[in-house]
Amino acid sequence: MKNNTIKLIISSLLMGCAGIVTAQNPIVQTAYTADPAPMVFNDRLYVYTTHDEDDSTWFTMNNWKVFSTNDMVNWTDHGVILSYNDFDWAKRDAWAAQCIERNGKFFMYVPMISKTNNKGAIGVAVADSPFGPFHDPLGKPLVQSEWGDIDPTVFIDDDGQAHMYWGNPKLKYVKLNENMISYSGDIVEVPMTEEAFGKREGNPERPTKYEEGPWLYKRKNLYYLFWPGGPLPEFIGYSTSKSAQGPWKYGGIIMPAEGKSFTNHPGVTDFRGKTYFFYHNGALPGGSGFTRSVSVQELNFNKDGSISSFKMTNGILKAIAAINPYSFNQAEMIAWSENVKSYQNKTAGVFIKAKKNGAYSSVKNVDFGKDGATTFSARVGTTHNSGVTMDVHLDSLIGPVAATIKVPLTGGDDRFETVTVNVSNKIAGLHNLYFVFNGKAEKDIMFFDYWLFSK
Ligand code: FUB
Repeated sequence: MKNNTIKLIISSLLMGCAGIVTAQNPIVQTAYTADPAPMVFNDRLYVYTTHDEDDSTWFTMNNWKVFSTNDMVNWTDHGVILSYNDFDWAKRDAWAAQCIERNGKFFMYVPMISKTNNKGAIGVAVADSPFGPFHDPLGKPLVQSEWGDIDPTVFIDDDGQAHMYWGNPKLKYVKLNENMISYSGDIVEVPMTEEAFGKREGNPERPTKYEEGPWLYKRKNLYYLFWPGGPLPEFIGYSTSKSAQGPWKYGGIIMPAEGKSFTNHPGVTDFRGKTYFFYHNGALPGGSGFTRSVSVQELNFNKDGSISSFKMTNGILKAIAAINPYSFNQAEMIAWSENVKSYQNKTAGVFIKAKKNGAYSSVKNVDFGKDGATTFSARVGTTHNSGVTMDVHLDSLIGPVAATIKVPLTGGDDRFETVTVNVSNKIAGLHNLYFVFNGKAEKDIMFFDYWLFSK
C-alpha cells in the first residue's frame, strides 16, 4: 500500500469524517443539566434545562439555563437565564420548566417552592427574547393547588388554545388565556385510569404508571402525552388522544429506565423535518441522580402513529449544517469537551474555562471554503504566567496543529485579550476543530471567550 493510502486510512480511523464523531450525548458537558424543554424559534432549536449544581447530593437546583443549535451537533451555552430569586414569592427548587413563544413574547413556566406555605407552585416569567431578561408579571404563582404542583408543559394548539399540564403524582391541566399569564375555567384533574396510563401494582396512591414530568406534543392530529413512569427508576411512557384534553390511551414504554439517574424527563419537538426526543441521564463523569445531563436522539413513529421502544444512544452524530469560521464564534459553542466548565460574567457573557492541563473543547463541521483561512484569532486570558498555550488541532485531538496561541497573563476571568496568529498551512474545506488547553498550573489553566479565522 502506498504511504498516502495508509495515511488516509489511519486518519479516517482516528478522526472520522468532518461532522461525524463517535458520541454526541450528553449534549452539554460543561455543566450538569436536566429536564430538557426544547423550543424551535426562527429556524433555530433551543433547549431550556434545569441546572444541577456540581457535587449535588440532593436536587440542589437554583436556576434555569438555555442552549441552542443550528446543526444538532454544536450546542451554544447561553448561560443562566432565570433563577427562583427572580420571583419575590419563591424560595428554592428551580425544577423542570418549559419556555414557549407567542406573539413575539417568551413565556417560561417554572415550578418552585413558595415562601408563603412551603408548597410547590408554578410561576410564569415573560421576556422579549429567548434569552431573557425574564420578569415575573404576576408577583404570585400562576397555579398553586396543593402538594405536587411541579413539571409544567405548555402547548398551543392550531386553533390558538393553549393548555398547561403538570403534576406529581396527580396529573392536572388548565386552559391558558391568550395572554398566557392567566387561565380560564377550573383546574382539571385527569382521571388516573389503567386505560390512560397503564397499571402499576402495589401502590394505591399511584394506581397507574404515570409519575411526573408530562410533555404535550401533537403530530398529524394525534395528541401525545409523554411522561416519566414508575416505580423508580423512571422509564418514559406515552399516551395518546384525539383531543388535548383527553381521554388518554396508554401507548406503552418507549424508553426503559437506564443509567445512573433514577429520574428521566421527556421533551419532544420537530425541527427541519425530523422529530427529536430529549431526555436526561447521569452519563457525564461524576453523574448521578442529582448530577444529571441532557441528551437527544431522533424519534421515529410507526405508520399508525405508535412508537416502538428504543434505548439511549450516542446521539445525533452528523451535523445538519456547517459552522462559518469567518464570523465570531463563541467558545461556549461546543460539540464535545472534556475538563471544561462554563461560566458567565459581565465582561464576557458566557465563556469557558479549562480546568486542567490537556482539557479541550471541539466543534464539528466547520466549512473553510475553497480559498482557505490564513489567520486565527481568539479572545483568551489566564491568571498564570507560566507558558499557557491553546493549540488548534484539525479533525482530531491528535490531528495536525493549525495554530498555537500564547495566552497572555490578563489577570482575573473578567480580563481577556484577543490574540491573532498565522495558521501553519492554509485551511480549506470541511474540518472539525479541537481547542486544546495547555499549562502547568494545577487548575483553571485559562479562559476562552470567542474565536474566528480570516482569509
Ligand atoms: O429535576 C427535578 C425533578 O426531577 C423534576 O421536576 C422531575 O421531573 C425530575 O426530573
